[in-house]
Amino acid sequence: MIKVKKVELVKTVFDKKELLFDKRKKVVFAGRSNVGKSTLINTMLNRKKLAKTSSTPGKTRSINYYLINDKFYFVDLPGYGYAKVSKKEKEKWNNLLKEFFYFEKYVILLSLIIDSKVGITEYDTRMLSTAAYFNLPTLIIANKIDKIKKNMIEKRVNEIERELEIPVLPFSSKDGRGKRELWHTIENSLQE
Ligand SMILES: Nc1nc2c(ncn2[C@@H]2O[C@H](COP(=O)(O)OP(=O)(O)O)[C@@H](O)[C@H]2O)c(=O)[nH]1
Ligand SMILES: [Mg+2]
Repeated sequence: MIKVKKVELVKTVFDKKELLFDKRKKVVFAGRSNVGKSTLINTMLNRKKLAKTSSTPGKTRSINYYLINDKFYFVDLPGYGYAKVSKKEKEKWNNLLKEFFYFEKYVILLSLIIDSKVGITEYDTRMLSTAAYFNLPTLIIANKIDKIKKNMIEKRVNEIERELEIPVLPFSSKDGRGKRELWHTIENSLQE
């Protein structure tokens, strides 16, 4: 497992004019609001409060760039699909995401986080088409796996894998499941 020696929130971006240009490799995390994205980033980096977590959805509106060991980035994208924001605001997020994928040429892995219980939503499908369009190596993280009965996990994972032909990794920040495997995947992606 990569030893996380240093983590730095290098930039928080609200507007496409502020997007970061840096040739270092990037692991990007996307997913619906409240799916546990910030918590997962904290779990992966062994930090409790690095990425702000919240029980109220729709809080993270920015793209956050975390530089790890001065070598590569975790990029936290705005959580999408939160109903209670205005149409105008949604449009702004969508534009920001579009610009991000258009300009960012150093994505080595797109991790789409889903809630194991909820499954793939329409928003996730849209994100997956974007990933396919830009030819991004993609991984689905089935998060909050602690909420699913043990004997159902394999079935769930297989269903999604078969349907989308994208690897699925079960994960839980609550009990640490999947952390080692995700680091392994990231290490492999960094080496390619
Ligand atoms: N059961 C369970 N709850 C989680 C897990 N990860 C996050 N949560 C909870 O989900 C809620 C949203 O988490 P947050 O990380 O802020 O989600 P984000 O909006 O995707 O960044 C919080 O109440 C977390 O405590 C997990 O692995 N299992
Ligand atoms: Mg968040």
